[in-house]
This record gives sequence, structure tokens and C-alpha cells, in this order.
Amino acid sequence: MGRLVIVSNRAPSIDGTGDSGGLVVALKDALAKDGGLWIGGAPEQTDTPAPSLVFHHRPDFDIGLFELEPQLYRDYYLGYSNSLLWPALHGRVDLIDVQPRYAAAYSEVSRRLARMIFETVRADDVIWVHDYQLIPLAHELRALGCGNRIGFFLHIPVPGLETFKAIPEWRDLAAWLAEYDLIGVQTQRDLAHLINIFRHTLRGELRYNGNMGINGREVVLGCFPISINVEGFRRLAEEGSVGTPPPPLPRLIGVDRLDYSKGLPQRLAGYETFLSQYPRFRGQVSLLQIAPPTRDDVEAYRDIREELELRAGHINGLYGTVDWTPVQYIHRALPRDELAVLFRLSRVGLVTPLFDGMNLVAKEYVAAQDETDPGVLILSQFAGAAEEMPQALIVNPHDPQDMAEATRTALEMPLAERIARHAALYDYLANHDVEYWSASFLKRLLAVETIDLHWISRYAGQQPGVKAS
Ligand code: GDG
Repeated sequence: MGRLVIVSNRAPSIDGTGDSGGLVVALKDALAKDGGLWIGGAPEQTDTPAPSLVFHHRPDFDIGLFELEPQLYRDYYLGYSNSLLWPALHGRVDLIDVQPRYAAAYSEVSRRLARMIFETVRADDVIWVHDYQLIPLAHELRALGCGNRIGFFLHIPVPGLETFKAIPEWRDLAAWLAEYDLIGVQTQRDLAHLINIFRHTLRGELRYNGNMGINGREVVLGCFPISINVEGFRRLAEEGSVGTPPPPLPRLIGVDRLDYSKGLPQRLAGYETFLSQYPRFRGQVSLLQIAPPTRDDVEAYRDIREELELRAGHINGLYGTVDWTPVQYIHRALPRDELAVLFRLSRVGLVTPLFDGMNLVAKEYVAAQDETDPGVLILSQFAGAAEEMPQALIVNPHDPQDMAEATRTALEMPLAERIARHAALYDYLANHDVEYWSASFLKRLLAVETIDLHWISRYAGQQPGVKAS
């Protein structure tokens, strides 16, 4: 194998700051092995973008940044990606904003990026594309004659066929996806939806090995639930400290980007029902909700912020006393090590999205607990993580009564049961951490049979991996 080339909407920082969480940690080793390259959007837009990737060298891997004009970036990122694809793929078709210029910008970015990547990749490099912002990339690379192995991982959910069809370009999206060699999704639920979409849109045929025959070639499909650095997060929680320790009440904690998919108003409705039905807990527990801002330029995000603030104010006004605030709401990002400690100090972790690809907070909460006195995870049935974490208390976030019951159960759960549930969850996570995730995906991608030459030559009339001069 040549280099691993990761492509994502955003690249890691050039100086390595902010590497502590997520993908960078997961992929560092694989990238470092053969002088890997991470290609991603430059943090700032410019009116005069460079025509090629702008390279930076890090000791562990290289970074190639692509630059975009501010308007193109807005239409591609805030527009098509986050005002159409994000709500549609999360089942919120009521929030989609369809604009022809968004669709044009979305295709244009992948087209430009494909040219820049094709100038750079070597024949034996393996390309791994991440997420919904870059779905057309394999199509554009193939059109240039790129014969490299190309894998794609979708971090967010695949909705049912009828919801998917609300996206005006649904046929194109399905066809673009089918040009990858391997498509990875988070859950069995997503896999079933994807198979259904391919069947109906491209007459895809499911093969005995779980792959799909589409347009005379085989597309490999797989379910690869993403995870975290379990051991690393546990250490952060054990060793870290918080600036100001929170009040010593049993705490419920929620940590979510302020996004309508995370079910924050519904979470507060469940908490309000809990306080109303079980008055003995008033003054005895508190809910700490950390919800840093995100995509503030999109209207739906401003709306969800207002709704959350109203609801938090309503509960505090209704039940708060001079010495007790039922909801503490922080609309800022906290340092990662502080989060880890706060998870450990909280008796209940509330992870109740309406729809979520995976939800890493659920895994972080479990990893952070003290195994001799662990807290309880309350987890939405609609989070991808629910497929892997049945020992959590699984709830329907649309049902405040169910949420209230689960909250009471969690707060009253005997120590032995908390330990047993936590041990089962932790053992599973320890064996399925983020390294396991990336290694499984790459192993499958490397096992993909060589690409069908006829299919490549249809586009470019040349050998795979050989660049057009
Ligand atoms: C997408 C999919 C999928 C949150 N607040 C702060 C903070 N965070 C960190 C959490 C966690 C991460 O952000 C959020 O990850 P999630 O998985 O919960 O959600 P998305 O951002 O929506 O991610 C999701 C994920 O991709 C990976 O595939 O699981 O389903 O939607 O790590 O801890 N971190 C810091 N301060 C905060 O205030 N430092």
C-alpha cells in the first residue's frame, strides 16, 4: 500500500493543537506509517484561493489545505451541507432549505477538490473520504481517471428512502455514493436504509456477501460504529481537574453541540416532568447542560438556541429557589479535560438525541466513570450508540414520561446494578475503541478487489492510477 490519504471538510491544525479528541487520534498511527496525508478545508476563506493544495508538514503526517472563496464556502457548507443534507439525513425535512446555488456549489467544491487531489495522489495511495460534505468526490475523481481505492465513511445517519427523496438531488447522491469502493456507515439501521436506497434508485442487488451489485460492479458496504480513545478518556477523567467544582448534588449532565438533532428541548421537557412528578427530588439534584454554539449562521440553529434558553428559564423560574438552580446551562465550549471530570462527577449522563449517527458523548460518559461508584447512562433509542449499549437505560426522547421514569430509576439504582451495567458497557468499549474502528475500516478497504478496468476506462480511456498528462 502507498500512503493513506484522508479527505475531510476540515483538516486538523497545522501545529497539532486540538488533536486530543476524535478522528486525528484515531488515524494518527495509520497516517504516520507511510507518510500519510490529510486533505481538508483551510480554516479561512479567501477571494483568491490557491489553485492547488497548500501543503504543510507535520512530524506525524502532511496536511494539504484547499482554499475556497467565502461565497462558495457559504453555499457549499452552510447551504447545501448544513441547510439541506444535515436536516434531511436527520429526518428533519421540515427544516430543509432548497436553493439551486447550494447544489451547484456542492458539486463545484468536489469537482475542484478532485482535481487538486488527482494532481497529488500516487497510484498506490488509498483514499478515505469522510462525511456528507464530500459525497461526490469519488465520482469526480473517477471522471478524471483516478483508479485508486476510495473509501467513504458517513458519520451521520442514513434516513429511510422516503425521507431521502426529499433531497432534490437524491438520485445523484445515490449514484455518487455507488462510485466508492467501500461505503461505511455507523449502524445496522443505516446499512438497511442504504441498501433500500440503492435497490430503489439504482436497481442495486444485494449479494450473498452483503455487498451490492450496482451498474455491473460490486460496491462493498459495511457497518463500522465509530468510538473514542477509551483508555485515554478514562485517564483524563481520573487525572484532570475542574476550575470551579460544581455544587455537591447528584448531577445529571448533558453535553451536546447546540443542534436540533440532539433533542435538547425534549430533554428539558423530560426533566420538567420528572421534577413535577417526583417533588422529593426538588432541591436534591441539578441538571448541568453544556451546549456550545455551532453553525450560528443557519437560522434553524438560532431558533433552537432561543427555544432552549426559554425552556431552561421556565424550569428555573417554576422550581428554582434562592439556594437551588434546577438547570445550569452553559452556552460555551469547555476544555476537554474539564468535561471528562464533570462526566465522572455526574450521577446520570443524559444522551437523548432525536436522531444521531453514533453519539460519542455516550461513550465518553461511560469511559469517564469511577468503576467502583459509576453513574448511569440514559440513552435515546435513536442514537446510533444504542445498538451497542443495551445496558444503558434506553428511552424515547419524544416521551417526557419515559424520560422522567428513567431519571428516577437512574437516581435510585442500587450500587451493585450500577456497577454491573457499567462493567458490561466499559468492557465492550475497551474492545471496540476508535483504533479498532479505523483499523476495521482500512482492513476492509484494503481487501476490496481491484477496480473494474472497464468501468474506469469508460470515463477516461486509460489505466487506473495513471494520471492524464
Ligand atoms: C458527528 C455525528 C457521530 C461537545 N461539547 C464540547 C465538546 N464536545 C465534544 C464531545 C464529543 C464531540 O464534541 C461531539 O461528538 P458527537 O458524536 O456527540 O456529535 P457530532 O458533533 O454531531 O458528531 C455523531 C460523530 O460525528 C462521530 O462520527 O458520533 O453522531 O453527528 O467528543 O465531547 N468538547 C469540548 N468542549 C465542549 O464544550 N472540548
